[in-house]
Amino acid sequence: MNVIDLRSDTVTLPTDEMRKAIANATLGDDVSGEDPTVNKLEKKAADLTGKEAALLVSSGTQGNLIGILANCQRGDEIIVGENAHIFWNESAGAAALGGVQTHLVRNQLQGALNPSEVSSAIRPKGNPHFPPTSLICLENTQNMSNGGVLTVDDTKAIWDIANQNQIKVHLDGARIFNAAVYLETPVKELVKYTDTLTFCLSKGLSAPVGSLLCGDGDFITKARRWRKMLGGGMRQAGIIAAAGIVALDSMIERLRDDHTTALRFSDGLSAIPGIIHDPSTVQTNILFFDVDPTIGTMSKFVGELEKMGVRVHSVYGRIRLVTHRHITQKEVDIALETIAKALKSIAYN
Ligand code: TLP
Repeated sequence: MNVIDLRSDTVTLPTDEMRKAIANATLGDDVSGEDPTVNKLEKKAADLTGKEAALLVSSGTQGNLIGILANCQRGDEIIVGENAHIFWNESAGAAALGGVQTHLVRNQLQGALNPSEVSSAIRPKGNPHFPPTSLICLENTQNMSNGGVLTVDDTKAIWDIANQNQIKVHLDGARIFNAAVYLETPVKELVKYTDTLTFCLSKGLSAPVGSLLCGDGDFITKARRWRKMLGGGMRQAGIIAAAGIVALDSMIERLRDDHTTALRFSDGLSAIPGIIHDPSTVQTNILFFDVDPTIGTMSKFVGELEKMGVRVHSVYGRIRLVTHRHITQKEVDIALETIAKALKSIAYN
């Protein structure tokens, strides 16, 4: 049985060009700054994002954690959206390793934060009862808010408040290239109003491993020490960076295809009785839906789909589909038929 895997864009396999680049990469010891392929990737990442410097890290989670550790002191507080990956899915690293407390604010439907709510969440200075607010974390695209996109204005509104209060802004830009392609705006523009950011090579861009943390030179110097402390100094990491360079050179524009297949899914899902889905929320490669609870439970439905060869994620009470390079229109159509069949199957059992 051919499995259609819609759990995440992290399941994408490296392209042939990436495998060749890995085989032929020029290598050195990156902990000593001597891996030319890593240095090339870091320079490229800094240029693309308009930041002074960049650091290759093992994962998006490590990039966000180092971002928080290098921007904050123990006992500080960070402001984070209630749907943020940093809050839900990063094992409370900020609290466990940084002694940093998280202050949640609401995410709007597509992920943006409300500037006045952020403003109210900032702790007044000088009161010994309060932890200092040192960082605001944004996420673009916002995974759990329908893969929604933050515009330059959404980010600037938060940046202005942060600046007025001498607070830094860190962006979890795991899928920032999806946002850039959706908005037809260069990444540099989209991240202009952030101090530091992480982006991932290993999602829709299809590289096997790796993320980049970007910021000013002093920040990256601090981040490099944190990376070492966390065991993230990776020696001949050029084999990872080589695939990352191919990802940045040739895989960004094709993310459009993933957005097109997501829209095809969205249209198809909207026409299946018993599926609850709002097509107006679909902007990028992530979409959510529910199963009408009078038909059957979500877990039964997801289990049935899995048996029929379609894998999806159930995330906090909703079902998530993520489109990626291995999902063509044909897979979308087969998956839609399977979804309709699985619904019928659970309804009669
Ligand atoms: N997200 C994964 C899972 O952890 C849920 C996924 O399948 O979407 N930021 C965002 C917005 C992410 O979606 C992810 C991965 C990360 C950070 C962490 O990246 P990795 O997996 O490289 O640590």
